[in-house]
Amino acid sequence: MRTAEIARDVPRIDLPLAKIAADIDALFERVLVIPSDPSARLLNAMRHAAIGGGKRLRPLLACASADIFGVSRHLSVRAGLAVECIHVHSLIHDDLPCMDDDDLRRGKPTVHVAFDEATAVLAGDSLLALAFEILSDPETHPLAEVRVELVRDLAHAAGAYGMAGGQMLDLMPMEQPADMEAIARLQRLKTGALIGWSVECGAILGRAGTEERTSLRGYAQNLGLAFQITDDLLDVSGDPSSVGKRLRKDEAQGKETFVTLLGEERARHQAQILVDQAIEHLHAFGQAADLLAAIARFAISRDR
Ligand code: GRG
Repeated sequence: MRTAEIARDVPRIDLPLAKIAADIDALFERVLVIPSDPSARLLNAMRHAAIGGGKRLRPLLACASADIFGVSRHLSVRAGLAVECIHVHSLIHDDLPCMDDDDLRRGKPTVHVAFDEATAVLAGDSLLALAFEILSDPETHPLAEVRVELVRDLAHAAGAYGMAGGQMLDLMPMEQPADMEAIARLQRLKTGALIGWSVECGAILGRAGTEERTSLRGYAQNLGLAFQITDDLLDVSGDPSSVGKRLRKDEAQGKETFVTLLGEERARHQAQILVDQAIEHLHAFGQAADLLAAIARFAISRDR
């Protein structure tokens, strides 16, 4: 089934996406205040990267997961803001000449192009630090033990045993012949760890039990891989004006991906299987998890 055909069955999540985008932009406006000294350049670079772009999928996952446990959106959107800070930090650094060397992101010039490399490094670093400042603020949760769990788990997901570790694997030549397990391991770290925390933070805020957390982890693991397969498919056959970044990069860099290994049709089929499995994990939550299910379907039907 082609991406467009899958899309016909997708419940529309335009409204939740538009709402979370507005909420995240409003919070970024609040926290990224421009000082009246030359360090204004740093804040302008952070705002350039963070405000007014991206799908805001991780914040929406955080809120949808927390909704299941009746957590106030006032709290969950702050957790969503924190993970978006880390995500934007990773995009800024990923685009640097020493990494992927990209000049276009979210339809705009990348930060090192619009500003300069040193400013881009600092903007990324500052967003990484900001994530933990947001989480450790009592406004995110009144209980210190909840805040510590949020901080510790996000630090783990962003660092050497999560996203940064996955990026390291991605920068190294892959053992040949590449196999599915090696690619899945890399992507579980590089993309999956942050998606995993986005879902997990709802359970942390909602003080969910072990069984509920296990179900959400199963959902997030399947979703992370399905999301990445779709990213690989968009790189091969997406429309650059919708995706907002340069495409066909994997092929140009000779990178092994789910698509080079499986081919487009099988990769699409595999993404659908993973989304079905992700949704299976939500069964016990009933209708309370409808938004999480809709996000999973959107993750593989998207064109951006
Ligand atoms: C120093 C902690 C630390 C990390 C830096 C650069 C880096 C290590 C990691 C890069 C991780 C990375 C860029 C992963 C790509 C993940 C991915 C699929 C990004 C696209 O996500 P979307 O589609 O983007 O959600 P939008 O723009 O919609 O938010």
